[in-house]
Amino acid sequence: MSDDIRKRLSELRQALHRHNYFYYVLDEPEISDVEYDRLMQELIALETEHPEMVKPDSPTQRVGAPPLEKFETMAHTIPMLSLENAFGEEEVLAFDQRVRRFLKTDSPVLYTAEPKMDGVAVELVYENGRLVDASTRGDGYTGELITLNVRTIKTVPLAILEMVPERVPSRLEVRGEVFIPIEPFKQLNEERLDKGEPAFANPRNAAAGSLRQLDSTITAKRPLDIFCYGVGMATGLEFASHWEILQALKGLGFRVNPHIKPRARIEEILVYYRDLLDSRHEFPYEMDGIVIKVDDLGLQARLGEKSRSPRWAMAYKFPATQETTRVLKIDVQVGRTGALTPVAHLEPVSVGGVTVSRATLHNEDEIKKKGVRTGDTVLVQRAGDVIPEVVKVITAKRTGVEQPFRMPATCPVCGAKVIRLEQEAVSRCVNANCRAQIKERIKHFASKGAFDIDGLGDKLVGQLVDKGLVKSYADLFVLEKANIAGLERMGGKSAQNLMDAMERSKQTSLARFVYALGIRHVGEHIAQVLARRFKALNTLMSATADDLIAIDEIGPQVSESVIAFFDHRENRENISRILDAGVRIETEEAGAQEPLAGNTFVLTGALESTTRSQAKARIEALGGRVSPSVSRKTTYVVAGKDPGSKLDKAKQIGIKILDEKGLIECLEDPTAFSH
Ligand code: 5U1
Repeated sequence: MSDDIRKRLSELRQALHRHNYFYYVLDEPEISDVEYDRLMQELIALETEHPEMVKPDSPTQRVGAPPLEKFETMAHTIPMLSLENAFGEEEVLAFDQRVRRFLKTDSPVLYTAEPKMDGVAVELVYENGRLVDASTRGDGYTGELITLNVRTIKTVPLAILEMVPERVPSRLEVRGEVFIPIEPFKQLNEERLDKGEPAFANPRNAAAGSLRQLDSTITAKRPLDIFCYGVGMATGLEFASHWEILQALKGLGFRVNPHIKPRARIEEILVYYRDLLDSRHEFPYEMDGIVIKVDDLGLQARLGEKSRSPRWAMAYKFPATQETTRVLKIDVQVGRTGALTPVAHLEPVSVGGVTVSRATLHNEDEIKKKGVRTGDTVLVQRAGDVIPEVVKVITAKRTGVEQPFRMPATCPVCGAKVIRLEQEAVSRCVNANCRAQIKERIKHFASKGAFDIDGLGDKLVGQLVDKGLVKSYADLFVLEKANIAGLERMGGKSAQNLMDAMERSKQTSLARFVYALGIRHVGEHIAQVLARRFKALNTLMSATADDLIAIDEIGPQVSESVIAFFDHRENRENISRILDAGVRIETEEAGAQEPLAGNTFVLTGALESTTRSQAKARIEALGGRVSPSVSRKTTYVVAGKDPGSKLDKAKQIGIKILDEKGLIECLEDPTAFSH
């Protein structure tokens, strides 16, 4: 009887280890969630009945254990070295030269390079295939034992995946970086701010804080993940190269980053770096650079190490995305719906090569939660094309003269009352005719995803409104060339160009039209959903709340907002006026709004006419997906200037390749490119 139970327990544990690996590490589950749950429930039931048979490596044992008093320490069998950093190509080329000089060779040395995760280095120790210890890097020689915490990370194998018992190494030390991906990090911070706890400055701090919990049940709730990149002691295993180590780790069930550049010359490694730098914001986790390693372990041994870092490896860092600076003042900007957004004016600071002098503070609650005051020293962040934001206050730098922010009671532009509805985080100027609101509504109307009126920029809109030539977007199409030609920095030619652009914009789609109206809570995507469902403006305008709510992606908030917008007489009049001025809405087939749905794009190399983020946004607006890596599921690889290895891979597996011109054609006529 007890043998039967033991056998069943062992089967269940093995099966669940395997399914964990497929689910968490490979992201390719072999069985349904229901089947997985059934196996797990059976294991839990058996272990509850027979607690004496529970083993620490059981898949049920990831939930954390009773709190520790303090962390014990553990000596690393082989020191965990750190890396020397390079910040520019010259330093990387100098590293390659040093390596070759040391090895006394003129031939190229091959390097394997991999993303450098911005996380916490750990060592996992397996004895006879079971995870027995996990420790931090510490000072490189001795680290803290954080086994209970590391055991809660779903992508850390509790038992290695080796089916042949004789091949299981008696001792295997695996090194890797524990991190928290970006989205779960944001969610974690929101939850903390809501509970009045301080936000983590970045995913690395969050990962470090989570691993340093004495109570592992807290760690178990943190969305930690790992990429493994090396081994310490590995009894009985022999490797000739770093690339082989990575392959072996993968084979044993460890999570290894798939974006690795194997065995390449230093020039190709530089291209790999540029490619990763350009696409880093498409990844779901933060990287702070790449690690370049001499691939051949024989050469590594000859090169040896200096006191703290190996001579055979180097970190080539990405420019920082966070810097500290001072808040000079906080003022508010009025948006198109009257929303007042507090903006921090900063002492200019270079963040990753771009000067940042302003950062959004989102709203009053956000300022309160973060505790930002005028005069504070703050951490600011700029990631990709996203508006810079204040991450947190460095309270230790406070001197006592800092001034808390107060939302003004009246609009700073028109002086009207400012109100804040109970269930809303934002304060609003109540005056729909506020000049700031009018300008923002017109800018929105003319923006790329809406009427896309080329040449109608912020300055021009400002002048048109300030001079009283335009009071709503409906006035745009009745403007005359003479009105425009009289404005600052506008000659007859520019005025004509603008008239032509306005004329061209009159032919539009229902989705663009609806988006352009600037209905609250109706962004590009919801506008597309509405256009797809109602197909004609009249049908949408007469839709009832029930019609709207019946749509999958539309909730009561959007529904109310749409109804209220079309109920408003002035809005209906404006719509009639733009239609009378010759705006034509193309009737579209169902599905035509997302012509690139089902198509996956991979961008590589620099684009000249647009930024990668803009290209990504446009592809997504047409229903396509942008992925950071090439696979058989990729539809197109877009190769810009100096494309990286993604282009080689695309050619290898026969993926279609577009150059920049091809991409633009695709965005302009997506149906011709959809597969
Ligand atoms: N991916 C990766 N990160 N990382 C960090 N590889 C890697 N190697 C390291 C470190 C500190 O060190 C060895 C080269 C010694």
